[in-house]
Amino acid sequence: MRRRTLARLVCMLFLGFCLFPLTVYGAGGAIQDAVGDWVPGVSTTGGNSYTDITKVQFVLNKTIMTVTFTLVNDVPSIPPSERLDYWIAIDSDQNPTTGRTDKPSVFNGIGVDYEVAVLYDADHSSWLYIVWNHTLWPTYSSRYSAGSYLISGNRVKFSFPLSEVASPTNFNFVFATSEHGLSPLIDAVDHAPNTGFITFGKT
Ligand SMILES: [Ca+2]
Ligand SMILES: [Ca+2]
Repeated sequence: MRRRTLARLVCMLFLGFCLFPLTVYGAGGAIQDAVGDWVPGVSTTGGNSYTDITKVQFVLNKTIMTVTFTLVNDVPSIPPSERLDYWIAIDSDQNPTTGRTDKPSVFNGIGVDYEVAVLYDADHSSWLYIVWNHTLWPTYSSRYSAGSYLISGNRVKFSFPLSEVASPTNFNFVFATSEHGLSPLIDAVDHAPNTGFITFGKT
C-alpha cells in the first residue's frame, strides 16, 4: 500500500509540474522593421537587401538567448564585402555610460557592454561567431563564443548562453546589421528597433 501511495504522490507531483511549470525567467517577442531604412548618416550608399532587416525574433529561455534575423533577400554564402555582420548589442549593466558609446545613431544610446555577432570576414574568407567584450573599451577584446548559428535563405539565427555576456539578470539590447567594403563600395547599417531598446530581466 505504501508503495502505491508513494507512486500516486509522485504521479500527482509530476502532473502538477507539467500543468504549472516553474518558469521564472523567460521572455520573447519580435520587432518588425521597415524595408529600405538603413541608418541615415552611417549608410552612405544604401545597402544590399540581405542587410535590410524586416523582422527580428528573440527568445530568452531561462539562460539561453536565441535571435533570428529575417532579411529582405537571401544572405550570400560569400558576400561581396570585406565585412558583413548580424549582431545583438547588449547593455548588460543597464548603464548608458559604460561600454561602447561611440555610435549612438546605431545603438540608440545604450552603453554596449557586449556584442554577439555572426559575421563574414573577407580576411578569414569565412563566417565567424564572436563575442566582443567592451568592458575594456577601447581596448578591443574579442573571442569566439560558445554559442551556435545557422544561416538559411534570408534568415540568420544564433543562440548563446547569457554566461557569455556576464549573466545579467536585467539587460537592454538592440539588433543591427552592417556591411562594409571598398570594392565595390558598400557601407550600410540597419538596426531594430529604430529608436529605443528592448529590456529583458527578472524585474
Ligand atoms: Ca529594415
Ligand atoms: Ca553599459
